Amino acid sequence: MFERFHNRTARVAVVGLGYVGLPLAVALAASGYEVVGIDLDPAKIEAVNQGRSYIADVTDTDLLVQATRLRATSDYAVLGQCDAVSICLPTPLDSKRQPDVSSILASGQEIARHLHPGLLVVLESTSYPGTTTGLLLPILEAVAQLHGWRVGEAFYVAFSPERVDPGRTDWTIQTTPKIIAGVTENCLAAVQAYYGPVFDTLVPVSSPSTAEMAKLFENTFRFVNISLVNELLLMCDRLGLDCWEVLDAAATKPFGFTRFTPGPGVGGPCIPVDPHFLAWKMKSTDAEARFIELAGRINAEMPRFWVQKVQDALNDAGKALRGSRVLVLGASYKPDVADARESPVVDILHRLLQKGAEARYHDPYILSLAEMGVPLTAVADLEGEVQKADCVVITTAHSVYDWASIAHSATILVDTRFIMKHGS
Ligand code: SAJ
Repeated sequence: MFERFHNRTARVAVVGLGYVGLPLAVALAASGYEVVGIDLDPAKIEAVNQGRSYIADVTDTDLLVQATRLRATSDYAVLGQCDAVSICLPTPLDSKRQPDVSSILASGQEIARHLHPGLLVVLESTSYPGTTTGLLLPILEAVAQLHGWRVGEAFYVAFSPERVDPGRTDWTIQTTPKIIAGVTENCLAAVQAYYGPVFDTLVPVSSPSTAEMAKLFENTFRFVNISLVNELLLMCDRLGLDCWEVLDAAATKPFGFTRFTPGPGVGGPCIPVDPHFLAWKMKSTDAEARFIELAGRINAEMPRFWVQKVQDALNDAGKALRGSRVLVLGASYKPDVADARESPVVDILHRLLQKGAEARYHDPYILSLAEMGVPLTAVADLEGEVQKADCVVITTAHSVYDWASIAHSATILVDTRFIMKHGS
């Protein structure tokens, strides 16, 4: 079974050529498969076909080296000649902070239209337990049953959560262990054959829901622990203690302690989002994910805490926040990535503007925050703006920043990342 995976003659597809799908497409091609990327963005399709990368973790060379095995299109009809398709589409929260799985459902409908015997469908997008078997599978079965095709016999469905960490180099897409699960035993065997040549370590689990839950838990673990260390900051502030010194001391414990760092809040497409998928699922069963709810409240509190620190620092210098020139350094949710999704800096800027500050920001990767609802574009003259600011706020530790120079030039410095304590 699954000879075409074993002998690498399979033709495979990746739906969604973003920071997860494009690196996966390149890794699949590098393993010997013929790969077709499917995306609805003509600019991405053109860039891939011209060997131009728009994802920091993929170089133009990566694309050019795979040029004979990697093409992009918007047409799902290519699935008619494919043995497998991996779905790597975003699963954000909607405006009501509810899980938005609409892109998975829309893609599922397109895949169903081109479903054929032998096709393996692998969902990689992070979602709540029951998405693969309760939402995606029924969409495919609505077509399959018209032909008498049964899952695990005529076609295969699996879940394998993505673990791409933008910017990380010590663990790559190939070396990071990859959880896999099939709707049936044969489905598991299919995804094992498909992903075996691509990933160094596969971690089979008993069901797609188990895999979905494992992915949510690994990021919920992070979300809750970041909120705990943020609450430590709030407690130390109230008690007049140096939070960083407390953390340095606690972190000397060689066992049973994992260090996290307090900051302006939790941003990004994963950590602040995934736990709310789990909380939403639990609510649907009339249960409450209490840690997640509390962690969300604490993390959401941090922008207000830091804006108060700015106000206090200006006040101590005899200045009001209203009318003061406040420069925020870094809008992206983490260093050296161009991504402001769920970034707490957006909330900080909103609060500064609401309080009448002349708020500005600098970020070499994020040139405008208009699409995040902040009517600001990044300032260009970093050195000049630091000198002219009444207060400089460090929010994202991009590598471009010369912290010694900034500390020297800034009149007042509010350091939400404790850079001056520990460096970048
Ligand atoms: N953050 C803190 N304190 C910390 C750690 C993070 O305030 O101690 C903040 C960051 O500033 C950021 C947010 O939390 O705003 C998320 O940070 P992150 O380092 O978790 O970055 P992400 O969102 O890129 O998380 C990814 C995740 N990878 C996957 O989901 C595959 C996460 O599981 C990884 O653990 C994380 O990268 C990582 O370790 O870098």
